[in-house]
Amino acid sequence: MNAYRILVWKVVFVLGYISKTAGFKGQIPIGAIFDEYTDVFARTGYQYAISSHSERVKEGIKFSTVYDEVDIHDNFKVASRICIQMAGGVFAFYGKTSMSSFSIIQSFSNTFHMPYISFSLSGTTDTQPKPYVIFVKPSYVDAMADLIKAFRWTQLDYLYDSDDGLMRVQNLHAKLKDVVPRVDMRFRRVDDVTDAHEDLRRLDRNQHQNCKNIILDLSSYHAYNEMLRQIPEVGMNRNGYNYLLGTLDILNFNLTRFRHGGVNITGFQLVNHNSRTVQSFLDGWRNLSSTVWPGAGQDFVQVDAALSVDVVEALYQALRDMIRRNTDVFNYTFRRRTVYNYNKTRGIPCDERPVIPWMHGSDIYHSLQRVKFSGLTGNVAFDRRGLRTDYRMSVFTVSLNNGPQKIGEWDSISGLRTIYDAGEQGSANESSTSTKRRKVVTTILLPPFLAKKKTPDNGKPLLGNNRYEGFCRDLADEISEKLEFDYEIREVRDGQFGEDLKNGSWSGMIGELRRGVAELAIAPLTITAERERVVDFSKPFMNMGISIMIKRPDKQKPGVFSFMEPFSIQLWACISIAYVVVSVSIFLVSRFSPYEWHNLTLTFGDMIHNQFTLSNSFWFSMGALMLQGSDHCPRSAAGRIIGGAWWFFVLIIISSYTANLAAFLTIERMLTPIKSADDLAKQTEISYGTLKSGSTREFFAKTAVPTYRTMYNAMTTATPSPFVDSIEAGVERVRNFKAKYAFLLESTMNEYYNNRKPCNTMKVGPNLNLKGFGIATPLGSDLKEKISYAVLKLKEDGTLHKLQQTWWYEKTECGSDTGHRESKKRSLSLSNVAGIFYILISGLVVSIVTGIIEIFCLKKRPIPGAAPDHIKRNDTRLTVVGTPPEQINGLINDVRIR
Ligand code: CWD
Repeated sequence: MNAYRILVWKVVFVLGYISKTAGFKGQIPIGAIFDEYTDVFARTGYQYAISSHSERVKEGIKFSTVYDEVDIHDNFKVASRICIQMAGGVFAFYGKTSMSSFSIIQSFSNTFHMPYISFSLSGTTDTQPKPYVIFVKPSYVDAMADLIKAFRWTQLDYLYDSDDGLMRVQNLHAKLKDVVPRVDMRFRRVDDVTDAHEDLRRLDRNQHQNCKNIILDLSSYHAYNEMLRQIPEVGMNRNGYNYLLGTLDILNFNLTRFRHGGVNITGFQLVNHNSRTVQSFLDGWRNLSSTVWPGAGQDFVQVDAALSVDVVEALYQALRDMIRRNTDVFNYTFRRRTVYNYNKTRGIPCDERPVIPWMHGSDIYHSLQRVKFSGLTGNVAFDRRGLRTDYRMSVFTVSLNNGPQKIGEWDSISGLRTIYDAGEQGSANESSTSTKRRKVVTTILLPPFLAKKKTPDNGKPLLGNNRYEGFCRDLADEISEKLEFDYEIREVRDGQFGEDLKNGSWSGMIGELRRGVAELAIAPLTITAERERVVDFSKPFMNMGISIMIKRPDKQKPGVFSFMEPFSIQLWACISIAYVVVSVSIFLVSRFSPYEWHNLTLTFGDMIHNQFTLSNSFWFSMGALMLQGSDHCPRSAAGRIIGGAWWFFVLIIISSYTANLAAFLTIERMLTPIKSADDLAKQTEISYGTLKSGSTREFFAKTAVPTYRTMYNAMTTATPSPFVDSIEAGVERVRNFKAKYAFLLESTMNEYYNNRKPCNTMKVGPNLNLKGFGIATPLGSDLKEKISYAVLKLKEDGTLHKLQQTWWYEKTECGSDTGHRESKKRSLSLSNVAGIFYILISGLVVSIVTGIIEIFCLKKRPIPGAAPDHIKRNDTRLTVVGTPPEQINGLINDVRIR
């Protein structure tokens, strides 16, 4: 009965195999076993790699594949599939293993000498030899242990969902057991990752007050996503929680939503998307249809897909090496498109007794162990146990308002190097995945030169240089395109531009160039003589100078008496005095000049009189001043000379007044307390300072100009210190200090910030010096000349100008200073001229009061038809001599009335 069942199984297996390998035409068949639930990315990567290899048919090696999707935890099914595939003839296996299926897979491999390349980590934790099994996925237990030590965690909870996870807990525990201070580890298995709320809540309840460190070690991409969904749901995404993900693909998760709760999430990234290999792979990958190729069609490749691609390449290289060593090696392996084994056996049957091992198995396995190449997952090489060796991965973290940000690197040789403690040597050579090494460009975050891009709405993390934007990013693109090199932007570690530390070393970007950490510095790095001694600078790509930034004073609106403002108080006083002097002079001159006296024939007799009484003289001068004239004109030469001079004076004064008036009525003016460096140097009320470290401070420290020397002395003795750590801090200080702090900074940044909200800063005075920003390279670098040439070209074709317009002025947040205000200027409002209405109204009121006083108090009203009493009294002739002029004038008026 049993024999019959086995026979039926065999028939089913063989038929199944034949149906799946219908396309086999003497190609090298590779068997594959994937988990039916979780391995979609690995399968896509594998299929894509096989098909693109077949398209290229390199060195006569063409792959075909047969793959099965089974429940990887079901040993019987796994064993059956392996048997079927071997019976059909496969050169090696690629696939998944689990703790439960690992021993059976290993025993098949060992028995039949069938290489099995696993992309799982089951079986990597113990030190037992695993012949014929190769592990393409690098282990991250050591990296985790190093991170835990680096973070100084003394307590942690380990959450896992598989037997593999359990093995890793044990392994990690063993690695941390001697760590001081002791690491207290608790572990918990999650049975259902889709509903882990209770598990998480229990963790939350049991957390120590200050230690909330959790390691998530889950078996699939889907499981991580489920868990990451539930963490915020139970409120465990708040400040104080630190998660470490047991994944090699942290950038594949949408973690940006965790940037607001205060939680820290750290994990590893094996695939370096900046590497040339990955970039050229993505050229094809991103164009695939994601419906046909699940997981493809994007700008990044998942780690399992990348591992599959590397496995196919490893197989290719292993077989190629075998063929190179012995061109006839597979001569007797293929017959009629079928794989034959020892003794002309078709395939590698499981049930032959004695067992017939795969004739090329051992060779393929050892050849695989020897491969060494730069793949999508970095350096691909295996040690004698079949484990990945000499590999490296990046450590990324997401924290409050930050990330995913690279905080370090871990490699299997030197361990963890975080940005906090990493030595810098050799890090420029990181891009081992690139055949033509990318140049490391050190730079500094300083918008608009360089800023981090916002993560797109779809939450996909930005990778590599794509994380940055700004003038320097565009400039680097232009230069690299012209000089045909790849580059990688690295933020300068200490956030400094470069200062001589007086111990033979330099800080900042200059230091990184000198230490060989970077090959170029593309940043707002000022060319100075001191720096020119230790690095090479290109021709300047931007010119600027040190300038003064102050808080923009409030605008002064024209007041109701702004029509007085065209002239200063002194001038108004002089005009008033001139008016009085001229009026009195005319009066006196007219009094003494005989030509000003003339006869007046009245009905009651003749009289001689003089028009220029004192009041008439004042009235005459007033008439001229108001451009109205008066009834009286001097007759004497002396009077006319005074009159002429006065008219000329008035002509010029009124013209000048009119010319200035419009501006004073309409323009909103700013009274800036400081207009130049001299103003700053002369006062003590407003403090001023520069960036703590950089060429601006150096300029003041070394200057020979007395004003700047005085300024520097004032800066160094001032308390609190006027030096600031960053440009933003300086600008903030200007904004907050209510015009009591002036910031001395490079004009490019001054202009940029003046166009940023809240638009309350301004540049005053001319630049203090003339400098330029240059691209720096290590001394003697052959790039210097080429870069200088490229910079000049970019200047000449207007690219640099265009970039500056784009990053400075087109992105302005403050609008232009003209335009809008012009329209305001044209129309006067009542408030601008209210003063003259007040004067008119006051004139009217005063005149009415005066009139009333005149009528009721000072004089009697004249009787119509009668001469006034005093005229009758004086009979027919009046003697003028000795008579006060105002009486004569009154008399004449009276006469006219009659
Ligand atoms: N730097 C500076 O010294 N002052 C400034 O205002 C700005 Cl924006 C920058 C650094 C300088 N460019 C350097 O290279 O040291």
